[in-house]
Amino acid sequence: MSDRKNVTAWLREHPPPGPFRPGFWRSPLRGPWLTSVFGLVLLFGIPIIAITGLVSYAAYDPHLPINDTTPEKGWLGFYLFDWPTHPAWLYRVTQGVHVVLGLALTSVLLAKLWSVIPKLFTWPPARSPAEAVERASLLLLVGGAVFEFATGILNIQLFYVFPFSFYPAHLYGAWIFLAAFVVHVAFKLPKMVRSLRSRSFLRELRTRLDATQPEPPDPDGLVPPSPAEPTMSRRGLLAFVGGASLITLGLSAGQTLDGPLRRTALLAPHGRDYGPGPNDFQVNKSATAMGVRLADTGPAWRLELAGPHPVRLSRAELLAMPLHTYALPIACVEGWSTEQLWTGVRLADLARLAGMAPGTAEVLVVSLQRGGSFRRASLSTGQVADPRSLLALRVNGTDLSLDHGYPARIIVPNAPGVHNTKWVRRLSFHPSAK
Ligand SMILES: Nc1nc2c(c(=O)[nH]1)N[C@H]1C(S)=C(S)[C@@H](COP(=O)(O)O)O[C@H]1N2
Ligand SMILES: [Mo]
Repeated sequence: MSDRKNVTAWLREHPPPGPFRPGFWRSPLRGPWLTSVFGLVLLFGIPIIAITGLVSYAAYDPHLPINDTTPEKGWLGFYLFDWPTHPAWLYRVTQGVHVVLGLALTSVLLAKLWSVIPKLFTWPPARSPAEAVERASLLLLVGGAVFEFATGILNIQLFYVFPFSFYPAHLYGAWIFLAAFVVHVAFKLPKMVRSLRSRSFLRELRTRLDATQPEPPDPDGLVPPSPAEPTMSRRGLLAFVGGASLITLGLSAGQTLDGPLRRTALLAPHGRDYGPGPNDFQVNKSATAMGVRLADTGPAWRLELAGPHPVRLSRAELLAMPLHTYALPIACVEGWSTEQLWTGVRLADLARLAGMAPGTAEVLVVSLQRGGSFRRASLSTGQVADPRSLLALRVNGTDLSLDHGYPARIIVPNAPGVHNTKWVRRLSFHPSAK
């Protein structure tokens, strides 16, 4: 026997106390079949969350000046493309799916982690260098999953508690998690298929508590060597996890729907019903919260157009220009969205007024809000040129309320909510850098 084997054997016989002891984990429900059921759900769900999430990053048009705060993203942005303005509802759907599915699968993720928890305490931690590499990759997988779900959930609850900026961190985390996920799936897929075939799902759904038996012992040690008496059937556990998932889905999906179903979005901070008035829809950040001063939005307010022909316009002058009305959604990165009827001046008309041909002009939008990261955004040439892109002055037939961006705000079809800048002070038209 080599020294390494000696050491390994000695270590195995002398585990530290507590969770490292084989007899510590006793749930008779743990086993490869159960883990594989949760794994199968995540195998289909995670790629959808991942793709819609990466799409969301593309929708930020990070190649435009100032939109992106991700330093050194380098080749992580290899897939980026010019985000279109058609169809207007696309980002509403992709981001709604990203957030709502992420919430709904949180309970499945937790159940999956619970089902493999004994493996976290395998002793000795690694028996060979290859095993050490495998376990390190699991650390990235579990750490990445927990990080992505936790930062996502905290962000949509508006708990900005992390000491870093959300979306670069969520993006880096996503790539680390996805790399580990792909490796994990590649290694575990055959085992998952075998485990799923080892029991009949339908029979499991018919098996009551008193007939619940542990799965046969498995080489990975998921099945406890000394199982306790079951206190819950496997179908009970599946119903519990599936039920939690469906309840989360049911209580959050409403945030993406207009109409009475919005009231079902009890889990969404912006999901609640705001009342029947024309300005009674979600407010992401109120004027008070953003330190918008009433004096800045009063009669002295002027819109500054910067470009070859700088212009200053009062609100009355803007209202005297050709006005256009479109039903367009606001779709927030937090997953909520709502369609409203906006009236305002075309960005294309404002570009012309400032001396630039739409189709050649990008615009930097600056709010009169004094602090905070959402006070500026860049819009692409395609966004400026789209006839439905507005500097909105009115909503649903009445003036914008202060919280919705009075005196004027941006509304661009299919743009993430955060690019629909409120309380606009200046539009700087400039030629596209491309
Ligand atoms: N100046 C400014 N504009 C802003 C924001 C902001 O904080 N400041 N929030 C943005 C975000 S994140 C969203 S989702 C939309 C929400 O618009 P609403 O509050 O009118 O619903 O406004 C955007 N415009
Ligand atoms: Mo937002």
